[in-house]
Amino acid sequence: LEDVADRAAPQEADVPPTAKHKRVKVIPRQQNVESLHRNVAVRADEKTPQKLSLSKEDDKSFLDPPAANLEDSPGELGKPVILPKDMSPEMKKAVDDGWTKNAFNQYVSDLISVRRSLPDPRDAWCKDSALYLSNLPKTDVIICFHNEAWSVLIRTVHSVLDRSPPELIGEIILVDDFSDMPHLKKQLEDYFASYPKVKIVRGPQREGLIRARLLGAEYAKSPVITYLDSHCECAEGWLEPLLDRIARNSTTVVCPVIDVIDDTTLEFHYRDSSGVNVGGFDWNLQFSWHAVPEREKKRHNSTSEPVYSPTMAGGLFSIDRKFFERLGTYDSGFDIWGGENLELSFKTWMCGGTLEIVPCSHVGHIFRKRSPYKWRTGVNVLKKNSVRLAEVWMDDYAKYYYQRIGMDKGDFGDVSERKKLREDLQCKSFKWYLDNVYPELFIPGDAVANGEIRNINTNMCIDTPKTGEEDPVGVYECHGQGGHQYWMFSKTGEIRRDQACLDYAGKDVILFGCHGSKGNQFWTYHENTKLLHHGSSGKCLAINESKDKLIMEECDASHLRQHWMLENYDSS
Ligand code: UD2
Ligand code: MN
Repeated sequence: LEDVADRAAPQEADVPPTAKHKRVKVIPRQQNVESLHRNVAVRADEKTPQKLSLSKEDDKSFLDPPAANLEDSPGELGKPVILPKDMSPEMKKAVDDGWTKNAFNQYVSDLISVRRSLPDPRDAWCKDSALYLSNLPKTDVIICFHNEAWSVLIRTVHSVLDRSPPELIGEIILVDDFSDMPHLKKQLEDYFASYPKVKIVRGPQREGLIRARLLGAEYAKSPVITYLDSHCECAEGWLEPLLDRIARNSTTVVCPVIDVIDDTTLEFHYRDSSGVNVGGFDWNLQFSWHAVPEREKKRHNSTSEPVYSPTMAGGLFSIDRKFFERLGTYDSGFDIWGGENLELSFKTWMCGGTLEIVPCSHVGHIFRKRSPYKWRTGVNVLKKNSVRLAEVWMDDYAKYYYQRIGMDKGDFGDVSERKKLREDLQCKSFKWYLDNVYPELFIPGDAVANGEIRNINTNMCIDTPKTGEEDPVGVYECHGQGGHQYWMFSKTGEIRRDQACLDYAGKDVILFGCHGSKGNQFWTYHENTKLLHHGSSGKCLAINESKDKLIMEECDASHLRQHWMLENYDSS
């Protein structure tokens, strides 16, 4: 058993949304609807040993930086590289292999210079050097990797070296989290032998990204630590705006804007400051992106100014080393992947710091649709990490996460030291954090009901694995495990899960991003008749004859198929 299903969703949510909405009548409050509906993908089968394709991984000459950045070389200026449709079988195989191993188009990456040029994504506002303190602190840059593609990893490092003022970079610490791909062995040392700032640290066993980051931090000596994923490209001027914030206040933790490097074409898509998003999360403890809230916009004169963010995506940030240590770095009980971004976000805010996204700082990242590497077997890693997070930092609110996992916390190990850390630091409550930092988050406890919605006569429950826009909602035998059958009935008449609301516009009952304007998302429950009445259509929710679908029909309390029971319903 591998915890594959848990893996895909948070990663999907990591892809910043674009603001496009199909139906005009809807005014979305938050822009992350698209990111929610993307689906679970399957992990690559890594049981077969890694074989190098006919790629250039062995041929180092290919990777030598070009003498000059020829604008017409593939991928220069961040342009997309599009492969021909009529590939030879050999080439097609090489392309497919690259995808299998990396979950992005390695073949295309290999065609692009490891020192390619990028467009300058900054607003004019950012380029005034008087904005930044002149005496900025140095940073070490820690890049952890597990079986990363050669060209992508090397390009990450070059982008740091080429686009940072040298005096601001202490060391670049590459932490190998027990990779077994042959190109990541001696070849890596050889390649960087002539780069004194690049240090390679090898983990003795597979640790996962969290403990790999901690291992890297042990080698850090500069006043600031900057973490990057191993498939990033730093853009012009990315570093100074980050360090400036920390120089002004060492408790400020900062993230660049994460631009999207297309997984297929390696195109560098940057978003200008008006499109900047901030981080949030849902009660499944998954990270999500949101438009900058109005209250935050009001604090600024320019969209280029750093904005408060309730959470960080996780991979790309700078933090004062001493402050990081004071916060207890990461919980080293977190395995492989996930949850550490929320841990650091919560405690930054709750223990006296602030978390910002800095629109002048841009770093590209290849967002993948699935995880290419092996996770632990037999353990639900993400759930374990999330339970540790909830136990230590979320006070009473942890229960909302537990409801989502059917109250089954599993074995999450010992968290007493982390609790002690929180106490020693005298951190604020999670309620303080929600009220002051993330007031936009819907609190399940504010709902009139939460849990399953059961069709009384059939014992079928409203159930959908989908979380996003325009997905028809189905039914399934009630299982009492939360998950896809967990719903909240809000005081304002929404039936919702996270940002998605049950919505009826005349055809199917679907999930659509909650818009807060009632209409197609307005439901009332009548405890005595058990009817779920829909606002704009006047119809009632029912289950179809074959018991596999939700339908809407004229309300008639004598039809048992229209009778519903809402869990934890509180009519007061
Ligand atoms: C996002 C973050 C990632 C991390 C994760 C939650 C961004 C852009 N990315 O997922 O940094 O916070 O959420 O945990 O914010 N790695 C190891 N050992 C492992 C697994 C991964 O060293 O066992 C490395 C991997 O090579 C990469 C980094 O850790 O450099 C993050 O992994 P990812 O890219 O698979 O995570 P991502 O971007 O989906
Ligand atoms: Mn990543």
